[in-house]
Amino acid sequence: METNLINELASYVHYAEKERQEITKITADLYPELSIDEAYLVQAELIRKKIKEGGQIIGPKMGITSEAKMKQMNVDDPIYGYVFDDMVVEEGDSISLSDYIHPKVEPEIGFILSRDLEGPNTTALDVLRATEYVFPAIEIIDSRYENFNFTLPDVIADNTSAAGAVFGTYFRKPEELELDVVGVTLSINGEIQSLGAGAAVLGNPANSVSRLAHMLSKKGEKVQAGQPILTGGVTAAVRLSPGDLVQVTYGGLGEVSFFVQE
Ligand code: OOG
Ligand code: MG
Repeated sequence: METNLINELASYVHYAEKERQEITKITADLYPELSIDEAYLVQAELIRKKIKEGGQIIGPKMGITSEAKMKQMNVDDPIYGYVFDDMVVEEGDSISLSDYIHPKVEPEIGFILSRDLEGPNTTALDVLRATEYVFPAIEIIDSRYENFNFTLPDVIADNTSAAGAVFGTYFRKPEELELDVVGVTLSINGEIQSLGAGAAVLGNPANSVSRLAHMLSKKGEKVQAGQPILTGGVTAAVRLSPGDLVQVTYGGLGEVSFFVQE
């Protein structure tokens, strides 16, 4: 794939994100043959552009980590992208819908490592041993593509729809919980919209972090200590509307909430 094309596709998605302007997916007609490896090249170029404009990476995020989502997209592997500093929303704060295109929220379980993890043989046990804390989080996803309609390469190129993250402030050592049975409810204005358990994330969210280590190791990169890691949606994502109070509760892992303004 030529550098020019990588650059052009990264600019296409970057523009959509900056202007909050939805775009037709890349594989519709711009470049139908976009492969997964090429899509990560486009993502890397997009990340470079964001950093060049002053953006800072806060941490990695995993996506498509549930059996249901993987089946729906007909893939066996999850995907990853990056949360940036300007995407972080303080717990209890408000977001403005006009800052997004068509945002959705999903509850996630976060990890912070005390040491770097690397290599294709990293296990969930390695992850748990290297984990400083787990914490509750809400991810705001906002695909830049029309109607959230995309193929796997499209969404990889679009930094896996990353648009916002609310990191909870309730920290637990992983041995204090059974992460697979942590029950999660997502409520909007007091009504439960979706629910699930930690096991929805690749059997256990720790598996999501080891899969991230495997994927990054192919590029000679590691999962870094100290960065918050989002392990993937525990329940289906829910569309936001003005006036929403979004509250997520996590069994034994606190709760996180924020407001949505017009
Ligand atoms: C892709 C991002 C998926 C997750 O947790 O599964 C994701 C999307 O559904 O727009 O972040
Ligand atoms: Mg997510």
